Parts: sequence; structure tokens; C-alpha cells
Amino acid sequence: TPAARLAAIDLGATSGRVILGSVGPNELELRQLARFPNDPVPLRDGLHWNLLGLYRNALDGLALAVREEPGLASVGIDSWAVDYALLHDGRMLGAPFHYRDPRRGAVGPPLVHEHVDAAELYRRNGLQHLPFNTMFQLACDRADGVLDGADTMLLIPDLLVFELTGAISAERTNASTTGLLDAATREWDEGLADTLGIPRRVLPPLVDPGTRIGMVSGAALEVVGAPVPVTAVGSHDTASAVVALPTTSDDIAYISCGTWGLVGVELAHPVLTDAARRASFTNEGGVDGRVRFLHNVMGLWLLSECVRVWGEALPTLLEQAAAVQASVPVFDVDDPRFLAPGDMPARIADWLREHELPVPASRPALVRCIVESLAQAFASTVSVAASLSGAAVSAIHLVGGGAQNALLCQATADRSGLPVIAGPVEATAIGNLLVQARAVGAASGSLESLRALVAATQRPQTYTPTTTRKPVTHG
Ligand code: ADP
Ligand code: LRH
Repeated sequence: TPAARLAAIDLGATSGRVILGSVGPNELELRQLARFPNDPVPLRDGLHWNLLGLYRNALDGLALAVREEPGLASVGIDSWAVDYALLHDGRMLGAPFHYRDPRRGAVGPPLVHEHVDAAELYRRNGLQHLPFNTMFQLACDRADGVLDGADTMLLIPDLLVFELTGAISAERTNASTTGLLDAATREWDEGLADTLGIPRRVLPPLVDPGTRIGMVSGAALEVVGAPVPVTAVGSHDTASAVVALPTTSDDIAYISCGTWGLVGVELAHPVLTDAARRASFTNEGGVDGRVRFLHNVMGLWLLSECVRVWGEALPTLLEQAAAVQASVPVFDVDDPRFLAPGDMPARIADWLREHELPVPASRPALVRCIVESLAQAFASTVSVAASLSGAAVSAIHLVGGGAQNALLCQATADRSGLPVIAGPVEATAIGNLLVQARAVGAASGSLESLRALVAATQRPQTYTPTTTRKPVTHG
């Protein structure tokens, strides 16, 4: 089987990238063709994504890929979850809202809970309560009177697929983050949609990763330059990241560590117990019907918001933080006050004061405090994932941009008592490429064989625990 040339469009909440991949039975090579920031846009009605700018950058990146590889076999798109556009007759009804918009986060959940309580929701959709899950946002749209005019709701990757090909679809892994997918059947829960006054017509036909959706056509073709086939991938970025864990063992936990830290294990069946709900664990849909049983930890967002407010460079701050000798306090990174954009250093200081803990006196000490607090949350979440699911965990795979943060990887190893295997940094794009490669016949087999290819071709770095702490309980 010859290697296939494929393109991955991967839109993270911090940055987007277009990556050209070459994938064959013993080959997995990546080349970044474009990278662009993803900065939210505050409008009078709330916080939005710069969706048109992201799409333009994605188109240009794809055009570059075609220029480099005229025989490009396929392109796949993934992005952050939950957010969407409403459309009427193929026209977008306004710029998509950003999941960090505070007004919608406050208004949506009570509107839904008027009809369905949290326990019943969990039994049906198996999702961690996050105030921005799609169903809550749709409840806001309904209250604002803008749902009536819509005939379709498209999640961000599905929206880009639509603009590229004209096809209307809902890729299943990302659809699992809406709150409207039945956790057991993985079909739309139309009864729940009815209860919430969400018209069934806005829920597009579901497609599985690996499905050929269409070809680049229309206005997009003018820019891209060739009718490239578009393949559905694990379009939820976290689903694609989990495809690309460089391992074939199943006694591991993962941390997809970028803007968020998604911490959990892969399972064959959802865990819909009340204990899992109270521990804020989610059962999201993975590629090949796997379940991503995980918890959203606030993630590197905490650090990037500080860096933004300070106007300093992250690598320098991390170096200084590594040299901090004084002990630093640990705070609850998952406190909802940290969700919206704003003055993160001040908010963390407030949290510490309220809990009668010392506020770090310097920027490096605060960075250290954030890193240690994230590592603590990662370690305890791994432990809870193991005990709620019964999964054995003997190592942690940390993938995504955070794999470049040696201080964080080491602190996570130290606080969990488990080895942390860090990398690949671009796991999400790799997972995106691998699912396409399988669809075009350049790779084959189960997720395990795709992961074996990652293990054979990528070079993760292992961090061994240096302090003796109680290890995570097994099974
Ligand atoms: P997303 O996919 O959510 O946009 P990424 O996986 O790209 O996020 O991760 C972005 C994060 O990676 C940044 O917020 C930053 O904390 C971290 N990061 C990026 N470059 C470096 C670096 N050179 N050293 C340490 N951390 C880094
Ligand atoms: C990470 C992510 C995460 C979701 C959040 C909205 O980018 O997709 O899995 O919970 O964004």
C-alpha cells in the first residue's frame, strides 16, 4: 500500500493549523502548512468566534496543501466541541457564539432544567454539566426567538464541511457533546429535543468518522484549486487526540492537554452512575464507538490568560517558574469563575485569599502555583476516572501543546505517582489524519493498530515520578 497524502484542518481554541500528512503502513509524517491564532471577538450581544477568519485561513492552508500535493487524497476537519451556527437555506444566521460567553452560560442551564433535571439529563446523555453544552445554548437561542428561523444547526467542523462541500451532516463524536445525543444508542434523542422545544429539523443526519462526505466544490473550489474529497474524522478535537495515543496498552489514562485538560480513560460502554455524574465525568463518543470517559479540567487556559494580561512570553515564565524554591499553594482550577476571559491573575489571587491561602508574590511564583494546581487536578482526576470506571491505570499519556511544558509533565508524574508519557504535541491532527488514512485505504485495522503506528513513528518523552506519593489505585 503506498502512502497517502492527506490534509488535516485542526481548529483549537488557542490556535488553528493546517497540516499535511503522509500516511502509509509504516509511515506517518507531518508538515505544518499554516498556523493562525484563534482570538474571540466581543460583540454587543456577547462573545463570538471569528469564524469567517478561521475559515479563510483554513481555505488558504488547504490551497497550499493542494499546491504541494496535487494528488491530495482527502481533507478532514476537527475543532473544539459544542459551538455551532444556525442556518436558513444555507445562510448562516449570525456569527457563532463562543462557549466562554458568560451571559449564555448563566441563562441556558436554568431554561433546560425547568423541563429536565440534572439527574435525568445525565441518564439520557451521560454528559458532565458544562453550562455551554449545545443544548443549553440552543435554549438561549429559543428564548431569544432566533431558533424559529433556523432550518439547520451545524457544529463548527460540520459548518466548515458544509461550506467546502454543500453537504449537511453531523459527525457523531462531536454530536455527542451537544447533550442531544442518546448516550446508549448514539442517535439523536428526539424526545429530549421535543421536550426542550428544539425543532427536530435542525438536527442533521449523523455520520460516523471515516465516511466520505463530499468534494470541495462551489466558491471553495475557486480558492482551493482542486475538488479534494472531504472525509469525516473524529471532528471533536478531543476524539481525534485520543485516536493518536502512542500506545497499544489499555491500562493507561490520557490527558489531552491544550486550552483544556481532558482527563480520562477509554471505555467500551458509558458509565451513567450517579457517582460519575456527581464527580462531573462525561461519556463522550469516540471514534469506532469507543467511549471517552473523562472530566474537563480548566487546562492551560489559566496560564494563557495570565500571559495575555501580562504581555509576557510563556517559555521564559515557565523557566523562571521552574526555579521557584518557595512552596506554592494549590487552588481549585475547576472553579467556574475561571471560565470567562478576564484578569486571571486577580481572580486566582481572590480565590486564594478567600481560602486563606498565601498569594504568590511574583509572576513566576504564580505560574508555578498554576502549574502545580493543574498537575494536582490531573492526578486526582486520573485516580477518580480509574475508580469510577474500574479501569486499571499504570501510566498517563499527555498529548497536545501541554506536552511541551516539562514542568507540568513532571509535576503530574510526581503528584500521580505514575509515569507521564508526553507527546505527540499534534496528536489531534494525527488522529484526524489516521482516520482519513484508514478511509482511503492507506492504513487499516482497529484503533490499536493506528496507535501502534503512532508509537512506532513518534518520539514521546517519559517523565518518571521523582517523589514518593501514594500511587493511583488500580481497578
Ligand atoms: P488548542 O488545540 O486547544 O488550541 P494546543 O494543544 O495547541 O491547544 O495547546 C496550546 C497550549 O500549549 C498553550 O496554551 C501553551 O500553554 C502550550 N504551549 C505551546 N507552546 C509551548 C511551549 N513552547 N512551551 C510550553 N508550552 C507551550
Ligand atoms: C477542547 C474541547 C473540549 C470541550 C471544549 C469545549 O478543545 O473540544 O473537549 O469540552 O473544547
